Amino acid sequence: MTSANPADDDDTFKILLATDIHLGYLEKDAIRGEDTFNTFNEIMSYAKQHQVDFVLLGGDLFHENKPSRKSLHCCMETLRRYCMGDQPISFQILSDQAVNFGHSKFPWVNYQDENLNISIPVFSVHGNHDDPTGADGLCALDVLSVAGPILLQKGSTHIALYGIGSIPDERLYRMFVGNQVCMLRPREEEGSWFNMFVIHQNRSKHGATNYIPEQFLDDFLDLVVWGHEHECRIEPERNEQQLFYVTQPGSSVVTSLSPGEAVPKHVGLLRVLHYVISVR
Ligand SMILES: [Mn+2]
Repeated sequence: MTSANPADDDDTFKILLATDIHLGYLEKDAIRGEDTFNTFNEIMSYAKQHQVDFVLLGGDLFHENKPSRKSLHCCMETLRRYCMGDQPISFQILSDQAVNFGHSKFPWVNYQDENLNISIPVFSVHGNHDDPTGADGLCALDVLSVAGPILLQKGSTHIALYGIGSIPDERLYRMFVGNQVCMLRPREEEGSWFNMFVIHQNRSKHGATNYIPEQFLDDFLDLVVWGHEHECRIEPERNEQQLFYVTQPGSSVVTSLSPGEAVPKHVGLLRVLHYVISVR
């Protein structure tokens, strides 16, 4: 399928944004049991149809920490159907993958693995439903402060992709207040990067310190992709204090009876074409 959109060029990243797919939610329900699987399938079919460069997920791909065999199977089936193939990857990773993915047994992006034929990579942080348990929670944060962003390049556009896996809100709140969260920026041409941050925490205030105020996030960011909140607010909202935008895709299926879940569900198609105007 050829894409006719003139906005799709060799310098423009095209990214599918989705979050909180909660695979396996109500999977034993006679009526809604297939919903999460069908929805994930639909989302990934958009990725293929629109020939995106990659898919970016904001956490909670699975509903359970230990997904059922069926959930895992459906997930892999869908990934295999839509993410594998001969379509070449048209962007590069500039950051040190051994650092970015040092926690993995295969510390490099899977699409560079000669035994795998990946056409649409998927990047994600973990959510609170699919978090690494126990002491590993710390690692997620360590990765952020030690590893820095994943640096991507397509043509003339550069993206610095930051992410932090879900950790308890109060704890992260304290860490921000104590200046313990540090976001490393690439040394080279600081201003040439489009800075994206993926977070999976409470955005709305559930208690004094039971959420993460947007103001805590660094103001060098350009776009924040906010997971965990299930209401779909996909249209980027500008934070006038920090001068970044926040997009909140919301969960792809309804998992609770609340007003926020009653609004229509969407995933996002993000194009990033980053011009740098250098003033000298
Ligand atoms: Mn969540």
